[in-house]
Amino acid sequence: MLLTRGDWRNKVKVLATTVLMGLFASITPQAPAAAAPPVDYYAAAQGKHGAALKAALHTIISTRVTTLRYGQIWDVIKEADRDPANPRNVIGIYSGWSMPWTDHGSGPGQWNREHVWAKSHGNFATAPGPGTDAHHLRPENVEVNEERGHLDFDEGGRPSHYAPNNHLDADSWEPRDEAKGDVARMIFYMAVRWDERRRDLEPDDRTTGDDGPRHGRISALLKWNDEDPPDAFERHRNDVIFEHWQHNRNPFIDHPEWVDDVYGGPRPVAGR
Ligand SMILES: [Ca+2]
Ligand SMILES: [Ca+2]
Ligand SMILES: [Ca+2]
Repeated sequence: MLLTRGDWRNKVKVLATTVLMGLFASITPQAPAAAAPPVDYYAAAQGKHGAALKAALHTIISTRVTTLRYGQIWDVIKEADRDPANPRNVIGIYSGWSMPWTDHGSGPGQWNREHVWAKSHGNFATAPGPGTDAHHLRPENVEVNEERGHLDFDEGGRPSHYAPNNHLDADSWEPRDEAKGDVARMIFYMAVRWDERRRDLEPDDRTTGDDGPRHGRISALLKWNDEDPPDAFERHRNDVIFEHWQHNRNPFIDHPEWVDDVYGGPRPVAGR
């Protein structure tokens, strides 16, 4: 069959468009992580409340998870906590400082890996498991990290020697306002994710330190979740960990209203 001049023109146009599109695709930088969970990620949690919601979320976020080694956390942080204004830096969770990624270690002025759910509250150390769960591991300056130590979270106290707008007293640490909700959602995530028979992490309403696998103070954490909702940085972090590292999500960043649904019922009585 003979092609008319018009047919040829159309063919050339289509060819040129295809080549240009291919060229464009090859020079377009890799798309950033998606800003939402896959549509069916929370299907099993739909319509559930309270303990049933907690159980469904536990199963969802404990399925097909990649367990990380502690040594991998430096690279997770490099990507998950990157300063949007300076891609060579990471941002300290409590201090808010932008710190060069390469300057990590245990020396003065360096940054290291802060366990937001303090390791001693359950004694899980840094073996693969809760101690290497990227969802609660954040970069922080060594001095700030030491000052927070293994304190519970609560409101009040004197200003931190190091971290602006953070406070502490003998039994608790109050993060700066911008980090309060992040801290709350990390603690609630850890409690839902880690339900081991002999080490069931759960929040309580005390600030008594290393009293088993418990972390306080739930009344402050519930308030902070309301006061400081997830922002773009926190959501991006959740996406990075889900897509590139652990392949599970912090459901309370996607659905902060679930915090109250699971943990906002009658307050636990102080003491056990
Ligand atoms: Ca206190
Ligand atoms: Ca925040
Ligand atoms: Ca638990």
